[in-house]
Amino acid sequence: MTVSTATTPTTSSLSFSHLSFFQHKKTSFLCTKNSIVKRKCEHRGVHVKCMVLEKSSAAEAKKTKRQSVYKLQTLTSWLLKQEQDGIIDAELTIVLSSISMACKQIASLVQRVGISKLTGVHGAVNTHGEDQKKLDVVSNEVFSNCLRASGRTGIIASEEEDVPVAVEESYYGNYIVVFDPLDGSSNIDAAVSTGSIFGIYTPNDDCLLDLEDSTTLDTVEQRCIVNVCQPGNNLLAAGYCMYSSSVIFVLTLGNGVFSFTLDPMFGEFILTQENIQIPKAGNIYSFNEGNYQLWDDRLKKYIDHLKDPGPSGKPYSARYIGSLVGDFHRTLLYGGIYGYPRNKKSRNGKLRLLYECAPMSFIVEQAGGKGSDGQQRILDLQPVEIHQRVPLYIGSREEVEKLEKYLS
Ligand code: AHM
Ligand code: MG
Repeated sequence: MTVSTATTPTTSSLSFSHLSFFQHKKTSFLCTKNSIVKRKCEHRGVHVKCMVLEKSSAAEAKKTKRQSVYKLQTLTSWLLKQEQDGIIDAELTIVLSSISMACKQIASLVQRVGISKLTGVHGAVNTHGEDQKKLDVVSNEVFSNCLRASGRTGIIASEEEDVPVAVEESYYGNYIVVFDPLDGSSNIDAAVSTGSIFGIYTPNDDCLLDLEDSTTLDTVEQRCIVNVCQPGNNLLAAGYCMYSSSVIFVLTLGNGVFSFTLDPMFGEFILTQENIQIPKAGNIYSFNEGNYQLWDDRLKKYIDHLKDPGPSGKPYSARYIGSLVGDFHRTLLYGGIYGYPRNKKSRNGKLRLLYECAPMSFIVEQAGGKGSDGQQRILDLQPVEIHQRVPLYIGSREEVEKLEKYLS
């Protein structure tokens, strides 16, 4: 459709599908798809000519079939499509929408952290003996509130909670959600990338809190712990949201990896990458090399090998943000390897199996990559406790396999 006015803008013609809203010099004109050739529209006394190009030839018809550049797919419409296609049920659609809502809220908190005086520590120490940042605590509350309000979650387990929480019966749903509400929060005060990570497990009835029967809270808690401790193989969905120069929501439902970018003008996540595939190999390594002296000799050998220019004369490049989501996202797109190994001080490394390593491994496998603890596939590991740590090596398949050979 071509729109022309007596005061035609510099852009001579604009394409519209469906309804088009056109603003020029504070005057708004609305033209419909069904406008007939040279139909005259009137708006506040201003005459506007609206016309539709007649579909006279086959070439013209083909042209109209081309997807409009103005057609955007939001996360919400994409989720509804997955539901229509039977990939997820309505309940899971609601859980995922509520997670995306939590991420939008956290994104806005992260962006305003200095202004809102949310920098610095909260004063408490979390279950891992680490100082909780103010924003860690707030983000945990935001995530938990959104999940509770969805009415579709039964148990939630967070990095910031000592034990998994059974959602009160009035809000009770089935899905088990594990999450790290604000990973890499040590970067927050310097406005460096952070992220939220989540995994969703299969519905489970065993953790229902029935206030009428004699079940004690302790018994419920124990059942919840057992239910949450599932291997990554059971994940139904996993994703992360990266708070960086763009806010990016990456999601897998077990049928590929999809990425959505928050459009700050709309306040909506827009589908920007479909079926992401990680390169098979890549020459970037991402390890905290400050721990080098604490590492196993076999790992030192592997890292030394990466730094050796060899016959090509080009060693690997080092990139390390110290924020798993940021380091992982770069690895997913550019290829290479990210690692948080065990060391002499932390026998199991630093990262948590349930809500950091397993969701990221599910995503990387869906993109054709690999997640390993050095010996075995992360998704095969059966957690024995909620906050269990494991070494993590994740990224391009060939790179992770090379590392496994060095460690064997
Ligand atoms: P956190 O969950 O307390 O934020 O810690 C996890 C973070 C990861 O994002 C990051 O990969 C790692 O800790 C960095 O640790 P280090 O500072 O030891 O390199
Ligand atoms: Mg974390």
